[in-house]
Amino acid sequence: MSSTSASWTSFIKSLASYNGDLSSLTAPPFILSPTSLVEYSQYWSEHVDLFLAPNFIQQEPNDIDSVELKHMVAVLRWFISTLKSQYCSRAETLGGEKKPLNPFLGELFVGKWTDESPSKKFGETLLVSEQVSHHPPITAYAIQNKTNKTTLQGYNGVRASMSATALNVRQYGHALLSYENLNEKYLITLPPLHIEGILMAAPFVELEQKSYIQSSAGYVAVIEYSGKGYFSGKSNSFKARIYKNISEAEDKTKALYTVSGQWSGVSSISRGNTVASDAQVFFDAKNSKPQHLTVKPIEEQSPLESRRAWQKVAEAIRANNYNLIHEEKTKIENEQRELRKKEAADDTPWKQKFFEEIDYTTLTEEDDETGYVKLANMANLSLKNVPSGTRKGSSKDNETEAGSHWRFCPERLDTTDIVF
Ligand code: 0T9
Repeated sequence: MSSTSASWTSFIKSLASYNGDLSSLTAPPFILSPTSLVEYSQYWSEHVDLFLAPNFIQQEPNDIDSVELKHMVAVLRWFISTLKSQYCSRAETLGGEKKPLNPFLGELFVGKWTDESPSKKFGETLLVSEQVSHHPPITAYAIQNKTNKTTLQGYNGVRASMSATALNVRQYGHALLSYENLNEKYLITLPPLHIEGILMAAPFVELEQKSYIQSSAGYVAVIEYSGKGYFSGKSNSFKARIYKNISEAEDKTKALYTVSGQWSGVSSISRGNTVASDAQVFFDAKNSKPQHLTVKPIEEQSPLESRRAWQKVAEAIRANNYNLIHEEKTKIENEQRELRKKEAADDTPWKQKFFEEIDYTTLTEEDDETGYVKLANMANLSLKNVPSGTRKGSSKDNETEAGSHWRFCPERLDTTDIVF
């Protein structure tokens, strides 16, 4: 225990002078996770039933709401259902937030969710996650269900800064959800977060500020996050309001629906601007078990696949063998360095397998089949490389002029040699 606390103390000291590149931090072994960050994309679809739910919603004769509004409510429920997996799963399975392995360029994580519906109406859902950049680290992913023509694609990177007690993290990137049969698309922004509990060597994530879900039908959900305050409040709290469009969102009394509660626990929904005490349960994270994807055995994986590439490092982490961790990591790093050198010498830069970089500030709404430009404009969000969810014209919007993002190339998945 004393050696643990000594290494933790020196780690905290290194955090204090921390320069922004999380991968450069040398953390004590007990805080290392044997899982690569490229795997985190799977958290988007551990409730496949909710992900596909909008496809099975029908307009009923006595409905007050439009079918598009019913879809928006269902998309919000799915989004809320992803948060516990995204932000609490390491704490649950590993006893606290851990530092993930820093993916190498081109690292892949693929898998699939089998259809567990009694009627077999879901079909198979595929995940492909790829490290599209190493400096800075960026992961792109697509989750595709062909049976129901439903695709989620997105990418993310983080930038972090250390305050007195917490690591503050801003997310860059976005997610785009498409229901082809419904002719609807949704833009999802990623909330800022911070890591608490660092001084106690028991780190955990808390979400903060806001994120948005913009529907192509106009409806927009604004989700506000809060945590356990010094005097009041519960951890992992949120309040989400759905409005007819982004200008109505200026006035909370115009909310069509309000959802409130804990994203890691129970939330409730009411019509209008406040949640009634007898409100209907919206989502109960504790009673809705995540469905994990299946990944083929390591022996059958390609050398670019995460669990195969990191196998020896992961074993060393599990064995708590610091020298071996270092040795095996160095092998991968040197190999990568050689590859980059060779690419530079041959003038053949690394080509991403399933994704391409695109400057959305140069595309018109019509030329952008992903829907990002149109949806970001509808939500009044910046198209530039600024923190996810940055409003147009806000101070953060002026941090850069660059507008390059990552988008999925579905035809490359159709013709891939990677086996799921
Ligand atoms: C995208 C998610 C992201 C990745 C992780 C900040 C963090 C890396 C990024 C944002 C996913 O969709 C959602 C969940 C958790 C985020 C991670 C939490 C975390 O602590 C790490 C960073 C890199 C660290 O590991 C810092 C060390 C730490 C354990 C404590 C000091």
